[in-house]
Amino acid sequence: MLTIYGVYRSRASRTFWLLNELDMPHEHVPVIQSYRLPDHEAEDAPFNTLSPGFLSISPAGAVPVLRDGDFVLSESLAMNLYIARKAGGPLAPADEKENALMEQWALYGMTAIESHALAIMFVHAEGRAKSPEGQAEIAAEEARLRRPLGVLNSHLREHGHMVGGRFTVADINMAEILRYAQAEPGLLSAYPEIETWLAACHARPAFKAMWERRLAEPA
Ligand SMILES: N[C@@H](CCC(=O)N[C@@H](CS)C(=O)NCC(=O)O)C(=O)O
Repeated sequence: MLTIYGVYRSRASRTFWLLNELDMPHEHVPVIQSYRLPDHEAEDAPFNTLSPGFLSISPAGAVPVLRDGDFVLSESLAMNLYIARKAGGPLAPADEKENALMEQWALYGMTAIESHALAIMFVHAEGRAKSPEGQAEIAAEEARLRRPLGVLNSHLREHGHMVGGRFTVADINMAEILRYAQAEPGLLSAYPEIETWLAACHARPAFKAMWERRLAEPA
């Protein structure tokens, strides 16, 4: 059975969404980000990303991490591609070409979109979105997102989904990256194909089940 290390309020959310889609049994070991704790070394601190027991599994000190028997894998998008391939079925790549395209989109999402979308989310999370500095930061990140979001919008207009013309793990991976950009109201309305596709992704029962668990976790 797979074991997932992480909390719902982390990039583990994308893995829990996929596991829900697949109805795949798994164990969950909650590991919270060290930076969310006042003192991650305190005696009563919960198991966290800098706990020695976690670092021995994942020296990078970041969640999520997956264990499958003796096999340990980090990097949320790689984990999702592994899980989908292991499960097979419509969410998995049907052949080598689909597999390559799913890897292409995961790498594109992570390198061209995620850091900018996350930066916008953090400006909001830190309560700086209304300050002139915060607004300037958001505008700069929004400008950096313009080309990749344009690419994605055109792709979705033509294909409806990321890969294979059907909902797959590639949609989960990209949707979870784009979710961060939703922190800025109206940002995605310039990209109507993305908005429609993302709303359909978020309407899936497996996403909703993940989201409910996420909201139930302390912020
Ligand atoms: N690229 C990695 C990023 C992992 C990452 O940065 N995870 C954050 C939580 S979403 C974390 O564990 N941070 C721990 C810390 O900074 O203490 C992935 O997608 O898995």
